[in-house]
Order: sequence, then structure tokens, then C-alpha cells
Amino acid sequence: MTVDVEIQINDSTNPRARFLTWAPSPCRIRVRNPAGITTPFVSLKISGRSTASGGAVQFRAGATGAFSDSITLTVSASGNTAPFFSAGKFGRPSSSNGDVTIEARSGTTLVGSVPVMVRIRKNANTLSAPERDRFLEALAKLNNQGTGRFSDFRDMHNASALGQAHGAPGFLPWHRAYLLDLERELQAIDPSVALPYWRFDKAAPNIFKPDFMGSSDNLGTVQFNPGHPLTFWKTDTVPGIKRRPIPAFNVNLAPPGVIDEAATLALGTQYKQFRGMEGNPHGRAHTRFDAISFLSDASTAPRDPLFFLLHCNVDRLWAQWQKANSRFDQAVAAAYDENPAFPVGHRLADTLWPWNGVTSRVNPPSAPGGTLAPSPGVGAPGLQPRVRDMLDYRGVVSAASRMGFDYDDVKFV
Ligand SMILES: [Cu+2]
Repeated sequence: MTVDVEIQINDSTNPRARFLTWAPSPCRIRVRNPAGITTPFVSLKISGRSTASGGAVQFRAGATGAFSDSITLTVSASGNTAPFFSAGKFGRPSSSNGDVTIEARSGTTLVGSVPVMVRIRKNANTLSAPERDRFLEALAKLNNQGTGRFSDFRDMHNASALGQAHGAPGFLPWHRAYLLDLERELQAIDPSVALPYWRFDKAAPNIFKPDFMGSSDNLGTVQFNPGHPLTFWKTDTVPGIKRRPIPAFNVNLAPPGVIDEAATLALGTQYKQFRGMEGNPHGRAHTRFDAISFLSDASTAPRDPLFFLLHCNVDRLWAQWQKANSRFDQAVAAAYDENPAFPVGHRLADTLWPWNGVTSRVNPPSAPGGTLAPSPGVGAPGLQPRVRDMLDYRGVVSAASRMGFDYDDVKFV
């Protein structure tokens, strides 16, 4: 009788958990039909099968050590699971769901397989048209012409909420949680979506076209192609998006006055220094749009979906800095700017509003959106994350801290 095996990605049988990043994902394999097997063990070779433009995966048997294209495991025929680890191969993200398959073979016989996706946040300017359109479709569904859950995300970043997230060290952790919550809501609509980022220190003409985030007319009204998913975008009961680049900002070139990635990473090796990036490049990127633009004022900025691409790049810069300086561990003083004098919500042990539901103290009078969206594949950062939970997003310090996102140009090791 032929062996039949089950492969569990992220230790789960849920198809919605079959997503990988550059960080190792715990996986399991087990024999499904132990009754028919006469030997106590079977030898199984695990490997990935990719398409030309699809993702690529790699494996290792234990929690540490080098990855390789295939591994061979000795698996009990009793039906007990055997562990292994899988990760995306850096430089080979997927472009669609299931474009890479993990296969198990006994000898040359294929005995089990699962489709997976190496789901990675990518540069919006070079996104493929299908990736771009899946993102736009999911975003439009979340907004649902102003009646959808997007309104919670808008309200998490309104005038009364800004003190929770700005002008103090919690700026980066808060926005990381905010983006992740939004991304998971988009993934509940279409699991193949990852947030794209706008590299605001480079020319990104494709983003400002009517088939993507839209082009601005002289009055600052954003125009889309006919049939574009964001045609019926509505926030605060008002249809449409106001966005007008300042006269000095030609969207075919890099915006002026925004420090580039190298200068941002050179702000300092201490978080206390690095968090100065809230002003430049972050604040500068916002003010490359004039006063009638939603983006130019923090209290209206999320009404323009470009906001999430801008902030995805802010988070990517933090990730680059964390990687360059080994700043994933909240116990390392230079990884954060901890001071009891900072306001509530900005100290490592504080829970983050609105996911903590707290509407007393210094918090706003409501907490829109409830707890942070869970992921089928990873447990972190939890339903009510603390500031400290947002640092180790790829499980460098503790594997259980993995949040299931990564950037196309931030290497794992
Ligand atoms: Cu903000």
C-alpha cells in the first residue's frame, strides 16, 4: 500500500495558514494511513516546486541550522507528526496564492503536497498588475462605499486618536500594529494580498497613475480609470480623495526634501535617535502634498489609501534599521526609547489603544474596531498587543513572536 501523508504549514491543517515569509515557519508531516504500512518508519523527501515567476521555498529539519532545497525526514508510520521548518527563499517571493508547492516523496513517488504562498510586502511601484488589482479590490471591499469596516481604521487615526500614536517613541510600534490589523482584514477578503509600500525617496510614477492610486487633477481630486475598484471610495460620508502634490513635487521624480533610505538608517544606532524619522522622512513625505490634501494632516491622512503605502514604507525603514543594528529585543536598551515620563501608550509595557478597548485615562472616548485581527498562521502579536510586542515581528528573539509579514528587501539573516 502506498503511503499517504499530510503536510501542515505553520503547524496547521487550515488552508488559510499556508503562507510563508523569510522567517522559518514551523511545519509538520504525518502518515495518514498508518494501518497499511508494514515498516515502523518511512523516509520522506520534502522539496518545493516553483513556477518561473512564482515563489521559492527552502527547508530545514530543526529549529536552527542552514536551510536547503530539500530535506529527508524519517517519519514514524504510526501517524505521529514529525516537525520541520520551511521559509521563503529571499529574492523569490510569490506573486499569487499557491504558486509554489511543497511536496513529499517516498522514493520517487509523490505521497503528499500542499500549495503555499511566500507572501511578502513589495514595492508598490513595481507590483504586477494582478497583484496591484487584488490589493485595490480588497481595499475597496473593506471600504464598501463608506459602509464597510474601513471606517474603523479611519477612526483609529482621527483627531482625538493622534496622541496615542505620534510625537513619542510609540509612533513606530503603534503604526506597525495598525498596518498589520488592516493587512489582516484585507487578507480575510483575499489571502493573497500583502500591503505594498511607497518608497517615497525614489521616483514612483506607477503609483500615481489612474490604474493604481490615481492621478490628481488641478483641484486635487483624485481620478481613476473607468471601472477602477476605488471609484466609489468614501470616508466620513464624503466620496472621493483629495490629494495634490506640492508644486515642487513632480510625481515622475523623487519628492523633494525627503531624506533617503541611507540617511534615514544613518540617523543613529539607538532607537532614541532613529525615531527622529517621524519628522523626516515620515512627516516630509506627508507634506509633499498641499493643504487641501487628506495626507497633509494627520487627522485626515487615512482617508487617502496612499497613506497605508506611505506608512508601510515607514515600517519597512524601521525593519531595515532593526536588521542593520540587531534591534528586535525589547530588553536591549537601544532597541527602544523607554522612559516612564512618556505618555501612556508609549512605554514598553503599555497596551496599545484602540485594541485594548480602554477609553478612560488619556485615551480617546471610543475604541473603534475591537481587538487586533488574528491570523490563521501565527499567534503574535495577540489580540491586545503591548508596545513591547511589536518589536520582534519576525521572531528573531522568540519564534512565537512572528507576525507573518516581511519585506521583499529586508533579509532574514
Ligand atoms: Cu500616524
